[in-house]
Amino acid sequence: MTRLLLRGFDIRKGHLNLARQTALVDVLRPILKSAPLFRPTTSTGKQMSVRMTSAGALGWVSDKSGYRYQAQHPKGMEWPDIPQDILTVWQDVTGVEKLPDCCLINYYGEGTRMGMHQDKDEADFSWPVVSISLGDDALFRIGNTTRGGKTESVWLNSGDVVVMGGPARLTYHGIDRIRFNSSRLLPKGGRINLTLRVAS
Ligand code: MD3
Ligand code: FE
Repeated sequence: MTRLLLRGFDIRKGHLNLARQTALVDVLRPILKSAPLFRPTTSTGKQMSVRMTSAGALGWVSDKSGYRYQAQHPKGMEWPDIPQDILTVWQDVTGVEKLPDCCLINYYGEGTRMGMHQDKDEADFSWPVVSISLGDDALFRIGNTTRGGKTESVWLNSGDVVVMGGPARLTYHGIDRIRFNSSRLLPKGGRINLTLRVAS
């Protein structure tokens, strides 16, 4: 288990062993059944290539009226609760008492990516954000707190956990590409990224 500090991002390589990764995939199955993945549309009308859903009191949605956190899935139901196994990862790596109220679930299929962006829809940037990678490898790009400038990239593998806190919380970041079928964790291939956030 190695730890990489890159521009304030605390990257814990191999934080979750295979058994814990498999356990997380198992707790995600019923969540994906009751809150199916959807493809968000940005306010400019473009569909994102990544499919998403959420667990927790609040979930992230994006449609013609813009992006926001809200208490319901686009189909109208409440989001499922965040499973304890996922909250345990947050508690282990952040050490804070406060619990996240949103677990955003991103699914990357073959050829999908996520452009450089900041996460600033949350009410209070003083809370950290935690990312958990499951499945295929992904090329994660880290920029600066303003758009542009030099960037650094790192491959995220299944079981890696990243903690973003302090000034790094508002750093631009994105996923350039995944190595489809590089992992056997997910039966149909692809990558799941969980991000735990305090949204409200
Ligand atoms: C830095 N997800 O969901 S996780 C996202 O792998 C997102 O799916 C990527 O960017 C993914 O918004 C990258 C790493 C990450 C997540 C949230 C952050 C980095 C962050 C919030 C603030 C700063
Ligand atoms: Fe992000």
